[in-house]
Amino acid sequence: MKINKENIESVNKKVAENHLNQFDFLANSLDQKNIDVDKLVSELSDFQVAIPSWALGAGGTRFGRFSFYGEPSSLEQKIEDVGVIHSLTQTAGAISLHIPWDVPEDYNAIKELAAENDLIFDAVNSNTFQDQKNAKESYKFGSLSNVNKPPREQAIAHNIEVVEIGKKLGSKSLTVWLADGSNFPGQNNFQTALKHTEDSLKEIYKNLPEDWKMFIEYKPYEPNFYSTVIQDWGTSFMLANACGEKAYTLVDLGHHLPNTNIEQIVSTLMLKGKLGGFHFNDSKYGDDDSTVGSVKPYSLFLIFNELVYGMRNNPQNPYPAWMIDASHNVKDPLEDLVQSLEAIQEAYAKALLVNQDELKQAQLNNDVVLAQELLQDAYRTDVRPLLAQARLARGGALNPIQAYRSLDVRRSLIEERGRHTVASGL
Ligand code: PSV
Ligand code: MN
Ligand code: MN
Repeated sequence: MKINKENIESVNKKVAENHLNQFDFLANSLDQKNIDVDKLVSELSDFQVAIPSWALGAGGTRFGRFSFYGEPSSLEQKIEDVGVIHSLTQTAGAISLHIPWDVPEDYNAIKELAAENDLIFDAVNSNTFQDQKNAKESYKFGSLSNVNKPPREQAIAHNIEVVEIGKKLGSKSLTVWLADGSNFPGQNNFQTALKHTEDSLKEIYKNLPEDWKMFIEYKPYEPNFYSTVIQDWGTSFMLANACGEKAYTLVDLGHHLPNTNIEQIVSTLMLKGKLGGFHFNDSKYGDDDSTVGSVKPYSLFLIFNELVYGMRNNPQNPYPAWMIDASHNVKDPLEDLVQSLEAIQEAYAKALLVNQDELKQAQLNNDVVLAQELLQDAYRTDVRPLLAQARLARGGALNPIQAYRSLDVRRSLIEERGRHTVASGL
């Protein structure tokens, strides 16, 4: 299933007039505030978010999974699905692979297919949280942190192999998420587990190419329920510093205990030049992996406010790698990802509207009320016409969900792939 420019133009026609009216109205009101609308539109057009290869099928829980008709069952089909999302939204120009779920058979063919779909390969993700078929060692009691050397060595070798695979695809970063931890008090010696993890990460780091980055993800609990070795940003930051300048912390929005001030974490990491990557999702309770912006859109905006501030004021921090890390138990995965992308762009656009100079002045004057007014004025602006304009500028759909439905994409996918498909991966 491939969507071409003509398909998109034909659906855009139906909503073009309405869009133009809304865009003109918004552009005029932003003009009056001396906001450069063209610059805003081009900043939004440039903002690209990677789609993980494991998010294209229906997600599930430990209680079960309800599959979605027409899911992709090969890497090729996953790339095609991201291609569909990207052609509609023009904001998903990258795919992030999980190894060994998505090891390409024919690298050249896979690279060609990605290029045809206007996609690049973002971070490659290692997997030491599952035992692989025919693996000599088990990760039941940990991988990089395991008390025994053989499983640690196997996990290190796996990560090095993932880098090799990524090199062949043109990826430039490795993301390490560890499930390592303990389920019961007394099971692990915290210091030993952390020390092993640090030593193992340093081994992997030694094998990182010069122009690569290593992202270290943290998570407070799950799948282990008493302790996680890399439980929080501080631990990740410490490990990244111990490894070296190519190692960074990765913030996944779902990996915090309730009410954690994530925007402050973002700000601290950027000040220290150590925010490498970002996984978007939303949650009510924990690592729910819900659609971005579906539960706490204002928090997302506050996080973006810090990201924008950091991108403008912290040259010591590299441009972060953006990825969606969400799942969808009951929605069409492609529609869900489109909704997430829209929410990300919306929060970004609103953060770009914050008048940073006035905010700084309000802070200097301790004018708390004005500071809040400035943030909320930006947040309350309906920026959707800006997003649509940014998509239009790159040949995308004015309304991607409506386009997806009127082009009957899911029906075509089912016709191509059948009703009873099994997505590989999670
Ligand atoms: C598990 O919590 C997780 O969602 C992490 O966020 C990783 O990024 C992802 O799985 C893939 O390994
Ligand atoms: Mn993640
Ligand atoms: Mn997660």
